Amino acid sequence: MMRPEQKKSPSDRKPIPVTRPFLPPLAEFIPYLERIWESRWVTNGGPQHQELERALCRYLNVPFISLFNNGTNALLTALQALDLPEGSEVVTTPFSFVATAHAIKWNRLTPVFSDVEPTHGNLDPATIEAAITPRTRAILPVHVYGNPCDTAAIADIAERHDLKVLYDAAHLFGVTRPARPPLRDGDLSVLSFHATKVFGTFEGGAIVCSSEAMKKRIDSLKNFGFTGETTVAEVGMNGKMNEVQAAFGLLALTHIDEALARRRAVAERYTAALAGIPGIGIVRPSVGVTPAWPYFPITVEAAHLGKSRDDLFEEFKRHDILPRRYFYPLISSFAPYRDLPSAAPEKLPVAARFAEQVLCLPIFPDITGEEIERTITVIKAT
Ligand code: T4K
Repeated sequence: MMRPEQKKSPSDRKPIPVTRPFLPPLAEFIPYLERIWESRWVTNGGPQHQELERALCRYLNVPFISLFNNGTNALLTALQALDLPEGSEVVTTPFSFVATAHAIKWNRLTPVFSDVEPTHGNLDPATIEAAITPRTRAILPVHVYGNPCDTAAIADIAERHDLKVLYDAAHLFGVTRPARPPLRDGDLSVLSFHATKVFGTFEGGAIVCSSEAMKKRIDSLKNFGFTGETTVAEVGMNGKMNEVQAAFGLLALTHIDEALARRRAVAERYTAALAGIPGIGIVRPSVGVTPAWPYFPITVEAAHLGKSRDDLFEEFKRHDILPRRYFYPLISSFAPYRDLPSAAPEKLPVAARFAEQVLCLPIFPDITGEEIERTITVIKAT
């Protein structure tokens, strides 16, 4: 039993981060490393890499996948692979991580921001349609927090206007729905395997595509554009995932169902405890979707809670709890984007409200019951 003088004071407590990478026991990783050491093959499409691509195709129920060293490089290459004429417009969301828009700029294309819908913060099909001009060639929506976009409506718009669709699916890992997997929608989808994601390889990412020819092209683009030992067909990057990352991915896959189950249990506890508190909204998954809960986003309405989101954020910090304001500020307000006509705040009212109200609470597979209850207590005590 703990003696009174051993009791932890609030200042001794370890801060609770918004997320923590899920690391299986180190001993389980050693055999994978031994195989790499024995083979002396450490990167460039080695055996672990090939095995992870096959394993992910099976797990995610997708036809082709190309691994990358991070999600941002995967996004850059995916846009390149769509062959959009330089300077053409890509309709996208201001409510995302900044990498989404950066990928457009890196490809010398013009992002055109359109507003999001109020339930999940995903691009609103009606605003996409209104943003289309004769220069529009593609749509780049994000499945924010792993809640699938209205992919049927977006496909319909794309077909009518002859546009390509690239989904930023950085948050989508582990999300399923009765209809076909959302990762099969659009021309291409991009995943992130960053350490903070549901499935992580420390850094990593992938492009999902539907044809062997497209996979071959993407694999060439992520390897400097090589198409043979002495031939370079186009300007590619170094986007290759190394063998240690891929091996970690294989190990993480053996634990993924348990990790997802724990996330769902944490989300259930938060939902039960926070539902009904005036001024606190929960960004819930759509009916029929099995969520992965990469984040646990709540919204704070100051008029009803008596405290703004930022007040609550500061209050959490005083209690050594570190939620994050994903996504604040809006991408459209950052220096490289704020002068675009589509970045005018009055054109993006729903996104602006989300960015001002959202707070992502700590959620990760090995969060303790005590950490969850401490988090809930801060909100209930306001
Ligand atoms: N598209 C979307 C929609 C995205 O959300 C992202 C990335 C991308 C594209 C690009 O994919 P990547 O190129 O990243 O694969 C993080 C991540 O860096 C980023 O991957 C993620 N989205 C974004 C939403 O969040 P930060 O700077 O807010 O995270 P960071 O590194 O401060 O980590 C958050 C907390 O996690 C830390 O306070 C503590 C904990 N943590 C973090 C790391 C890295 C750990 O406990 N251990 C760790 O190793 O950007």
